[in-house]
Amino acid sequence: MASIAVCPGSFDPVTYGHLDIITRGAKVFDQVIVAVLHNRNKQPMFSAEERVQLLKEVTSHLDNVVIDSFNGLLINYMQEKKANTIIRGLRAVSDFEYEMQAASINKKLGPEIETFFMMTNNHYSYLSSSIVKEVAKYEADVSDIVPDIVAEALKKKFKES
Ligand code: COD
Repeated sequence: MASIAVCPGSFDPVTYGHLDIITRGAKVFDQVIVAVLHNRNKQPMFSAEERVQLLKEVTSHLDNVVIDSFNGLLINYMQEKKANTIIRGLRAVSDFEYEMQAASINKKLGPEIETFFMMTNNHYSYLSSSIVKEVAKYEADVSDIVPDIVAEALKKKFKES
């Protein structure tokens, strides 16, 4: 049976930190579905459609990765897709509390589903979408931390606002 994993997140916008986790996940599982979902603690800058489009462009070279979005509980999405593994990246200790809580509630709601954690690549351990937006807002160079197409989208977004 093919192994199908879901890599869920806000991806607002996708960074090289995300891309690293997606690329490494794609080497472990037969198929990785990157799912744009809503995080109740975050107010997104990019619409779900914009985030999906950016993700599609930056993962187009990865044959076993597909991009999707879902408005609802992650566990319901997993069951709909017949996926049994959630991929999450871990950066600093500060990620742990949230991840522990999310993995525990997901386990309670869907006992058959496992959460698979991957440690961040040291190059990207400091990187988050929030940091990228903060830096881009002041027109500093973000070319080392996001793909060019994302840097362009950020520039456009800040110009519009
Ligand atoms: N290095 C390694 N990993 C990274 C890096 C980096 N530099 N940056 C981000 N990541 C990882 C994150 O740890 C995460 O695993 C993934 O990339 C996505 O990150 P974000 O920040 O884009 O996504 P989150 O954390 O906002 O996603 C939260 C969800 C949207 C998945 C969550 O809120 C959710 O499941 N929502 C749906 C409703 C639900 O089911 N709720 C119950 C479970 S909480």
